[in-house]
Amino acid sequence: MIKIHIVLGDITALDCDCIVNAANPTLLGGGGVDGAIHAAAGKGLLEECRTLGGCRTGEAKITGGYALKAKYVIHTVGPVYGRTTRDKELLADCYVHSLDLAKAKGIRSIAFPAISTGVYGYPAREAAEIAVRSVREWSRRNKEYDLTVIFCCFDENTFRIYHRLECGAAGEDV
Ligand code: AR6
Repeated sequence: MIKIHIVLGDITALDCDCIVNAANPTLLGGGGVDGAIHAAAGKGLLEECRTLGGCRTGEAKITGGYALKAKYVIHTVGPVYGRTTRDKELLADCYVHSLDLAKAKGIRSIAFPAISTGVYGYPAREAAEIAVRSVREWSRRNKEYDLTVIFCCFDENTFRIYHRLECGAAGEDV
């Protein structure tokens, strides 16, 4: 069973097993949440990322968390909004592949930023709908697996959007 939480704040400060990075295909760092995660994790993260050979849009790769509280970082690459007609599918893939990887590693708590909604330009509400739907569908296919999913919103607008999707601030079992 999955429990969903919505929080407002900086994902690098969260105390959970794993945080997800909205990376780019090089996996070698960037701005936004990617820059914040690399800055907080320290140089070891970049060194490990250099060994991964990049990551395709919609896929996910895992590293250690280094100086972060989180033991792992899952790096996924969201779609640049409007670049292909497969935006929705690729964004959903980011959530599904991250969750598959988390399960394979025995991770019990995972925090997602609002992937693609910054530099990559995805409209916040559409992206949130895809995020919530993807997590719920994954949860139905993985009923036996207990996992806490945190949607970490960096701004109040995004936080309100997730709330309106009725995920429940106090946690929702799905
Ligand atoms: N904690 C949680 N969320 C954050 C944080 C943080 N510390 N910082 C920003 N956000 P973005 P993208 C939110 O641009 O759109 C990078 O350069 C932010 O407000 O980080 O997937 C990569 O290297 C927004 O809601 O990622 C890629 O080149 C969300 O995280 C590119 O940006 C995603 O914004 C990826 O673009």
